[in-house]
Amino acid sequence: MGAAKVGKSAIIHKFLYNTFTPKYKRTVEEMHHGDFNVSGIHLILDILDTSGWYEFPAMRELYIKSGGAFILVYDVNDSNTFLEVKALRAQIHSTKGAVPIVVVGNKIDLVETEKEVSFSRIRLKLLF
Ligand SMILES: Nc1nc2c(ncn2[C@@H]2O[C@H](COP(=O)(O)OP(=O)(O)OP(=O)(O)O)[C@@H](O)[C@H]2O)c(=O)[nH]1
Ligand SMILES: [Mg+2]
Repeated sequence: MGAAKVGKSAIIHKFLYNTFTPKYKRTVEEMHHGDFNVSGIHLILDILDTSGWYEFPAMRELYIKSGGAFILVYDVNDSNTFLEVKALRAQIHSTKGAVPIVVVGNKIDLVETEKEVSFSRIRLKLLF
């Protein structure tokens, strides 16, 4: 989950299919499945790619209720998207209690100065 255009779909496509396209296409809602073998255990992951645009409060609540683990994505070049992640994390904690959450700072290739990178690292530390 995360704000629009932060790269949620790009991360899923890279992870599952090892592909990346610079072309942007808004997600409405997309379910992906991944088959993994972890130490001899067959694991099937259902990965729901959510939309940063069409989300409304009831839908967001439903996603949170149905999820077992969450990846929250922000764009390191846009601090508003980090605030969105903070709000999402708080909502997940109050709805589900202690569930696994991974926060991802994306688009680090677009960071112009080292200063901005360390700034985003400080923000990330505050979150945990
Ligand atoms: N340079 C750069 N571009 C990226 C990166 N990740 C994603 N993009 C681009 O950013 C745009 C948005 O990526 P998406 O994965 O579609 O973003 P999204 O969060 O799924 O957006 P919504 O589905 O609308 O919520 C696309 O043009 C991607 O190619 C990255 O790490 N670096
Ligand atoms: Mg998307």
